[in-house]
Amino acid sequence: MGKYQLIYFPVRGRGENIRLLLNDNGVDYEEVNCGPRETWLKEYKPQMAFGQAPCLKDGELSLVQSNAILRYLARKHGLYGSSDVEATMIDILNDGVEDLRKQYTTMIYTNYFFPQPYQMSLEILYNKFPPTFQRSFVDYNLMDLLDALQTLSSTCLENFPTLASFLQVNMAKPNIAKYRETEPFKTRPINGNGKQ
Ligand code: 0HH
Repeated sequence: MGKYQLIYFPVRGRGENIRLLLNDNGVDYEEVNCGPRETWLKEYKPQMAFGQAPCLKDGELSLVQSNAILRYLARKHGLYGSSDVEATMIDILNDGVEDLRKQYTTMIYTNYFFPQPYQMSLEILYNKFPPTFQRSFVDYNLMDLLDALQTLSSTCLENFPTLASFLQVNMAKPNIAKYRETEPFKTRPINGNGKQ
């Protein structure tokens, strides 16, 4: 099997959850920077099914939509539970994370407000469906988002102890901790507009 290629901008944005999954599972990939703006508009944007990145190339396959990419990798690398019901629970949680991520990106790019109520519902979900959290692709999506929220407000997880400990445990995993020490990770901004 050839190496995956991850085509994205040099930001965490909607690519970092995919990078975390690949790094934690020791999956080799090549990072392709689709910026700056002129290069993006001329070379890359026209190739993308929805005119947006990230895109994961797996041989002849060109996959877009970050959550679909996460799910594809989850199916291939055993991170999607072990039954239809578990997979559905995982989907529910991932959709909850997506709802919160949309609030976060709206706030960062257009309108500042803090998305506290959604964190509450994630904690409820987390407590209700703990088995799905044993290990799935949602870990990387949630971890990345909680990290961004904590960067925004260092105390924001104080009232959500299970989410805080989830983040702590996952960030301490050896491959994740090692990846977070690399220069590309440390120098990559969270968002494309300098806000974080
Ligand atoms: N639903 C899609 C997904 O989940 C949304 C992807 C998306 O919003 O995959 N892609 C944006 C980049 S993420 C995109 O392709 C935001 C980070 C911005 C980083 C810098 C952008 C520089 C632009 C030249 N945006 C480009 C576009 O829509 O043309």
